[in-house]
Amino acid sequence: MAGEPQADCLFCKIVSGEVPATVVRETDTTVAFRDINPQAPTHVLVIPKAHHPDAASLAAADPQVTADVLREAGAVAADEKLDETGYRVVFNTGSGAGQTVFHAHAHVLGGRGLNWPPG
Ligand code: D5M
Repeated sequence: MAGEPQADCLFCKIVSGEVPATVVRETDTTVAFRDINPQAPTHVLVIPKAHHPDAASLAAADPQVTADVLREAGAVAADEKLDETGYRVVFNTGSGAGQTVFHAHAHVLGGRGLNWPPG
């Protein structure tokens, strides 16, 4: 069922605590933790606690939690003092766009210059 934990999902295991992560923020509906393979000085992932495979599925199923994820992305940026220099929030969607974990997540990237368009 939409939103239910999936036994084979890495990020559901981070939500449950079965897999450790460096958690920087947590709310009733979201967790933010440092990416294991950082692509910038700050690289934090913000995820809904509920399992949804990608951002569009999350938005269709639960607009409130989608807003929670985006608000927390902004809060991470503020915590990391990125709101003055700028930062990027990215939802890779589909394997062709680089999505490797099929539990919706926002990448929050900053702390260095970020080129446009992204690769
Ligand atoms: O992003 C998936 C991201 O998840 C990718 O940047 C690596 C990160 N990752 C994978 N395993 C872990 C653990 N265990 N902790 C923290 N971060 C992790 P995607 O957009 O799907 O490619």
